[in-house]
Amino acid sequence: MGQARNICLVGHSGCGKTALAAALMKRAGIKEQPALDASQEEKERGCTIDLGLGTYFANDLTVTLLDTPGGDEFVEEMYKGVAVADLTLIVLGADRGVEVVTERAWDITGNVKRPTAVLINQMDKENAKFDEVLASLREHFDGKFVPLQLPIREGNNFVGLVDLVTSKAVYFADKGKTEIPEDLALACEAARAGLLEEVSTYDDELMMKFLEDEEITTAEAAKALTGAVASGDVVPVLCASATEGKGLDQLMDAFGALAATHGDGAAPCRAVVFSLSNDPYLGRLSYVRVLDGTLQEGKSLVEVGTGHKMDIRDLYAFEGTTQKRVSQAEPGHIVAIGKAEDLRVGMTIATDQTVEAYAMPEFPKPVYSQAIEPKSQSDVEKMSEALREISTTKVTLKVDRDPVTKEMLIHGMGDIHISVFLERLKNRYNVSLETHRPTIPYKETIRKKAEAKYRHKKQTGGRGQFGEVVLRLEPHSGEGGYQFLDEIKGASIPGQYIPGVEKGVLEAMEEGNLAKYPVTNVSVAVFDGSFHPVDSSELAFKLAARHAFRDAFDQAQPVLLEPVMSVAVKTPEEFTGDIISDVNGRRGRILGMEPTGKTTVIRAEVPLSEMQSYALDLKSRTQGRATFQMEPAGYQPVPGNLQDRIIAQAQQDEE
Ligand SMILES: Nc1nc2c(ncn2[C@@H]2O[C@H](COP(=O)(O)OP(=O)(O)O)[C@@H](O)[C@H]2O)c(=O)[nH]1
Ligand SMILES: [Mg+2]
Repeated sequence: MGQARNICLVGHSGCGKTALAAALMKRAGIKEQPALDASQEEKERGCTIDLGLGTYFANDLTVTLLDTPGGDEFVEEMYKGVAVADLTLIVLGADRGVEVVTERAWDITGNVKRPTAVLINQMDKENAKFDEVLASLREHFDGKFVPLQLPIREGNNFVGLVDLVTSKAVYFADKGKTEIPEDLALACEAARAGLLEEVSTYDDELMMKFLEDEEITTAEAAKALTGAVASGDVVPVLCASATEGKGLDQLMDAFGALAATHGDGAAPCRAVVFSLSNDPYLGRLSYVRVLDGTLQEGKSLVEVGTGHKMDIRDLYAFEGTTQKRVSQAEPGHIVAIGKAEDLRVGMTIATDQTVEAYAMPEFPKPVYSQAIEPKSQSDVEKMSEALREISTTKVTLKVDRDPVTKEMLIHGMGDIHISVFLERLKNRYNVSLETHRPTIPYKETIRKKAEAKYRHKKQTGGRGQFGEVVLRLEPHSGEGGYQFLDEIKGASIPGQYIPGVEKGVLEAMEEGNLAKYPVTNVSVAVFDGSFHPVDSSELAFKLAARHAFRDAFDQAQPVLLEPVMSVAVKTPEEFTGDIISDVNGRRGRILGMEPTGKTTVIRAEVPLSEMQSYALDLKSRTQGRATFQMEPAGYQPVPGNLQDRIIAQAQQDEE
């Protein structure tokens, strides 16, 4: 297998990541194969959706390319790939420069000092602008971007490049020619000096030479560069054309020179699971990067932390995009484990459960939800299994049932994200689901104390029914939102009937009087009543309590409560004012603002009903440049006018 290098390709949709991966594999002699993004949904939409893997072997290195989607709702794949990459390559279109997903990518690699390089791709395009793209990188991000190459263009053609480390030109059509074009000579000299100055900070010897103006050899510069990239401070910039196959040899060399793998081959085995997929032929595949030791087929490992045992059955490496069975894998290598249903993204597996778990980045959480319903009876049966399969493989896709509204909900990053996976459900599992906006799980409560008496009495032949209770309701803020007190003194209600009273109360609380939402935050005391020696029963007291509760509830100033979300919006500074006034318009309460560098985090509490389409609205408001997270922050009373509308709506739905 040789040494491994894992390169994660990230960047905005359309900059040519998938084309680049294919071109590199072709260059390395991999024969024609399915694309890295060959699932039905990816083919239909013409873009990447899942993390794609392709491996080639060249210059004694096994290089695994991790191709990520450039759509901002699919960012989890970027987190997965970057987590196990030795080098992350941010790809940009030479005619477009920094875009939304470039910013997102920078946040999870360069900004947190992971080894990162930039490729300015599509250099063949007529309006390719290497210098402008470089300038926009420097303007947007706090990284030390140093070009390793400058492109050579003749007219509108990308004909070669100058390698600033070797100070030699490379012409794609004429391998013999190496002289630097005259009009580039000055720029090259300046760029090389900038490069040496930047990298010499990472190598004391080189620093001395640089300061004393001594000649620095190619080998010395290359060595210092490797260290500078490893530190995450220096971000080398290269150029290429994926579709014209230009600059690829230099890029492949750079993968070897700029990145390094770590891991102790002699140590006991340790590996991290970074991605899962459901292969139509092989079933569940769990992608792992071996961290230490040798991962062997047929052995068992345990989950670090819990000790849960995992059997390593089928093991696959990749040749291009095709899986091939292997018996073992060494540190740094990426392989897939077949049919291991218990593995999850982020899990570290090892020989010994007490070793250190691999630090995975924190994934974003779903921010957009839809209620889903099966279209027909046959869909009901297949639905849960299929949903489980699909949601297990994706960190930012969750399925659950709302305990209040009983609706089945799917949570994701946006409407495109969710609809892609619903298409996949249809394509792979033949399950059709309809979606709609989720019902808000309102609740009901009371604002003041009230009492009510109710006598349940029936005399219709045979044995009668009799039970009488007097209840007191009070607002209650304790745990669980409910408390029941038996305050009967003497024997107005015998102890055996008290459970019946509480049952009646609980039944009444399931549907409040306002709009049939569950009642919460009440303390209920039964403090008086009466019974009949023959006709009383638990059932009679239950019915009496139910009525008494409802009567008291009506007098206790009932109100609707609505769920509130705690929201954190991260935005480029320029949108701050706009976002704040929008949050105010959503009945939100701004809690604070934290400016950090060029972005600001705005914290607020906003009612859930106002946040249902926020993922889509914020995107269009900021062209996708702001992101947000939210989580439940409890319940608060609904303003009066709105409460009337919700109650009227509930009555209308009832009819
Ligand atoms: N002219 C030109 N087109 C390219 C180049 N690389 C990719 N493309 C085209 O750009 C489009 C998007 O490429 P793709 O690889 O799907 O982009 P991705 O979204 O980053 O994976 C496709 O039509 C490619 O053929 C390039 O170097 N030059
Ligand atoms: Mg792609």
